[in-house]
Amino acid sequence: MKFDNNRICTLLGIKYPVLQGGMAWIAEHRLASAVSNAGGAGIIAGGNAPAEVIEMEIEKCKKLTDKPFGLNIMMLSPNADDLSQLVIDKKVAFVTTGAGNPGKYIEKWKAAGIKVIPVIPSVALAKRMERSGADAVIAEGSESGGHIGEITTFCLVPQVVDAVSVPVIAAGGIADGRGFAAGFMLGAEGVQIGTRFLVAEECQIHENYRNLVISAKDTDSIVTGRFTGHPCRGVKTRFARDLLTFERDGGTPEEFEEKTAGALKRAVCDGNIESGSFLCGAIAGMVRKVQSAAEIVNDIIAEAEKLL
Ligand code: TUI
Repeated sequence: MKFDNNRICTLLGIKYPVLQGGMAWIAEHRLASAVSNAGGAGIIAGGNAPAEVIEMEIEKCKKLTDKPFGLNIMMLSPNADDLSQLVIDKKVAFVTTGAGNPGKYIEKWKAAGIKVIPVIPSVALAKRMERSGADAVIAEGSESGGHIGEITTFCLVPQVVDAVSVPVIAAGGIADGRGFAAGFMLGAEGVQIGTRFLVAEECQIHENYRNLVISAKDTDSIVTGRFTGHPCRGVKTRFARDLLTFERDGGTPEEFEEKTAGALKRAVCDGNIESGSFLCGAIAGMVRKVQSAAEIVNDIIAEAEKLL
């Protein structure tokens, strides 16, 4: 399928309008370069990492691909200011943002020629981002893994498409060509995929994490932390179920933050089932096999082509 007239492909200079999710602690140079080399848009996750670490990731990624790749900046990170300057210094092609409003950075990114694509969980924020100069928006539904909004992909995407003129990328619950095609039927011009790339060969996660996602069934993801204002979706492990019980039994948000501090790192690096947070999307039940990033991209595009 040719995407010559697709606005996301034109904007980013990529072959297929498939963005990789900006998964904190997970998405580093090997995965990002593999997705970009496959014709999609690979993304390095800034997460909470300091600028020096991400600078090295960018350097390594440039050695592995001559294609465009992006950096995801998590607005809650204490290092968001430093990363906002790093992308300019390192001439990163595009930025995606999450977990907050990146409005204060957009002008300087645009002046530096960086394409800006915020993740938005609502129509109101999509409109605000368009007014601030965003080049596109990622409408991320609550099927997504990690920190989520309240509206489902199926409801959010068409409403955002109707509300803004910039191209919309659909995210949340998309893991194959059917999801890609469905996103396009709702008016999206691209998709963002996290969970399926989480189990890509090039993705450097602990094997316990990969096995949990591969063996997850439809009902195996849950959302914890709603009462903190930062709801997070992940695999329904014993630890995640205990967190839910803790919330229901009147635990405080402060104690909750204490229990979950460092939990994503414990999952990604140590595969710690007892106290790690194995973030994943609600579509994990459909993700069944480990493949290279290129096989994933090619499968999705081939299947979507038949459907569209
Ligand atoms: O950001 C994500 N997913 C994430 S971030 C993350 S790390 C984290 N750890 C603990 C607490 C919070 C985050 C793990 N997964 N996805 C994009 C996303 N952005 N989802 C929701 C939002 C969002 C929410 C509110 C974007 C903007 C926003 O704006 C509120 C406002 O008006 O400032």
